[in-house]
Amino acid sequence: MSQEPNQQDTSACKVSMRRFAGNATTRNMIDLLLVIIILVLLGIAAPIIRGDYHDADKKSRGSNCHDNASCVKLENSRNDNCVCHAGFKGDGEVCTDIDECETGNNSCPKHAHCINVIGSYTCKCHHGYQGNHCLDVDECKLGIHTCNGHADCTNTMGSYKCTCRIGYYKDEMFCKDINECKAGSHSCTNGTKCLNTEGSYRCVKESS
Ligand SMILES: [Ca+2]
Ligand SMILES: [Ca+2]
Repeated sequence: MSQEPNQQDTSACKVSMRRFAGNATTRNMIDLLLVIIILVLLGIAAPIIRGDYHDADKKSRGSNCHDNASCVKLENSRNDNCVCHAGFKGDGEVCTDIDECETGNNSCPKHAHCINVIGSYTCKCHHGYQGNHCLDVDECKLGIHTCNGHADCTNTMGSYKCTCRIGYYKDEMFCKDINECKAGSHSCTNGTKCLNTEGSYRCVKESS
């Protein structure tokens, strides 16, 4: 008699265990379904993430043109063709930049150098030239020269030059006064004395 309560307890426990087992199976099923759903979603998403969709879309439209090409329908032809954009060369499926500076197929002015860029080129004027046509800059007229105060500015193609005025000589970057009296380059006659001045000299009568 004393064992019955124990048997009931064991049975209740088993029932309880079975219920627990049943709940666990249901949870496992739900987990499994969630895993399957996630895997299916990943299977759909993966090609999109990889860019396959884009390629597939391109292929479905029959476009295998390069990024730097366009699909164009040529005259007297039923088929579309990939044609490289201006500034590129190739069969349309592969297009590479044309180096217009190397081929010489550019319209840079005479006093400019050519700079190749992807799909095009640019022209940069040489130093001393400016504008769309890279014309000489008249530094003297514009007052952007560095000639010394005792020098005259003369414009040249692409540059300018500084010439010391009469009575001055060039000493590195500066024009300095010539001492004609000291140098003996004066034309003072007898009876006169040479007197040096800034940029020139004077002949003064010698006092008797
Ligand atoms: Ca180019
Ligand atoms: Ca110039």
